Amino acid sequence: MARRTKVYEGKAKVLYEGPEPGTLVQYFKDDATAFNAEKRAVIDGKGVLNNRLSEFFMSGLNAIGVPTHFIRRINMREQLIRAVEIIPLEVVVRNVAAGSLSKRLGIEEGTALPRPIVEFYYKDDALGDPLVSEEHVIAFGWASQQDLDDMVQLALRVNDFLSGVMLGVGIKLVDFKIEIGRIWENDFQRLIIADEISPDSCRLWDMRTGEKLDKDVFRRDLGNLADAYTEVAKRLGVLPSNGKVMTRPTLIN
Ligand code: AIR
Ligand code: ASP
Repeated sequence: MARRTKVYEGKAKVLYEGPEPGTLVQYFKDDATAFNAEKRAVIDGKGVLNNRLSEFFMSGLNAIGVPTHFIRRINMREQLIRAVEIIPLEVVVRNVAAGSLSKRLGIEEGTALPRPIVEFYYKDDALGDPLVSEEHVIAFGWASQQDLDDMVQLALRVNDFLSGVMLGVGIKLVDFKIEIGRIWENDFQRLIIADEISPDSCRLWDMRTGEKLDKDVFRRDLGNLADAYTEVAKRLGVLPSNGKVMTRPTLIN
């Protein structure tokens, strides 16, 4: 592979310098981590699936006017993205109680919430990404009030889009996490969706059986993660319905 400059390496992805200023190449690894990287594994094909699924969701959002960092997919594991300055918050939207919300407030998993709930978590592995309030966000200067309002609007538009797409293929969007970044156009700042949108960052439950089709399969040892993600990709038409994920170049015909 060409010697590229690595800009950043995270748990599931690597960012390289892009071909033009203001762009990056985002590479999806097969690594899975949970509980702040206490639990880890390499899952053959996960990076390929998440590259395709994130492309699918982000290009769908771009098409309906919700701005994202996605420019185009380059190959099985890489996509060209716009470089952004990441706001150090994880923005979570919840439609149904699960995970940390259920634990924190004692609400049974699967309980429908009266309306979508937007939460902010401060991105800091050492602290375990703590839940923070808008007051913390503004007082510590992680984002302005205007940014916060824009982030809530973006998150809710992503929720409407993703919920609808999932409903169409028999999957309930329980919750998801997005990251948001700033870009500058002339002197104006704009917020766009960044990072990834994939079953690593969502909770997806089969509407009929309740089967989990997301990273909880790995977190909770419920089965084969790549199989779950392949199911999501097939239903969305991202993979041929009886297709196998290719993790390396393969001759098809
Ligand atoms: N999430 C949060 N941090 C990392 C990720 N991927 C996602 C989870 C879940 C949602 O945010 O995958 O879809 C809420 O997570 P939790 O643990 O707060 O219940
Ligand atoms: N925070 C991610 C998760 O929810 C990854 C990790 O903790 O290592 O599993």
